[in-house]
Amino acid sequence: MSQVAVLIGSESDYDVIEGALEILKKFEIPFMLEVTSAHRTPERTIRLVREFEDGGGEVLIAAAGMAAHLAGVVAAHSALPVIGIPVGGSALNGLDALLSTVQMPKGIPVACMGIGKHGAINAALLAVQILSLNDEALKAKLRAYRKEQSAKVQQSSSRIKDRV
Ligand code: RP5
Repeated sequence: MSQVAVLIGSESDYDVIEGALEILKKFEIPFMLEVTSAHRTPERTIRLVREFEDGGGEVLIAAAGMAAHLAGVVAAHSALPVIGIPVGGSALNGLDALLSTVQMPKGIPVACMGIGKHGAINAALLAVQILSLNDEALKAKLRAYRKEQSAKVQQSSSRIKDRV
């Protein structure tokens, strides 16, 4: 059973969400990954969301670029938390996808991350945080991850002095 669904609007979005998949693997979260488009495959998108919810899935992540409707459409068909990732690389450098994803009218929320790879990693971490609400072991892993991150900053601070 997948706890997280990662839906991307196009195969061309894959590079952006790779970091999110790495995080889900690191935290040993079972996930499913599908390419599905709010525009090009609307029925498939709805079917995937329903099947995921019926199968006991818990958090949906949706990444799309340009007039990015995927996260909103996913949210429209599920009461589960939906995390949106605006994909960059458009003529507007992802600002179009950011505004499309973040500006949900009241009633159907989408938790919108930042544009691109950083947003994707944060989407996966937010999904893990949501899942950790009922999972003490996962909470402990998240705390350890943060400690690792802090240690890396301290190491880099020592390293940078050698470059002066
Ligand atoms: C969006 O349009 C996709 O999420 C992608 O970011 C963008 C371009 O898609 P392709 O034309 O590369 O398939 O729907």
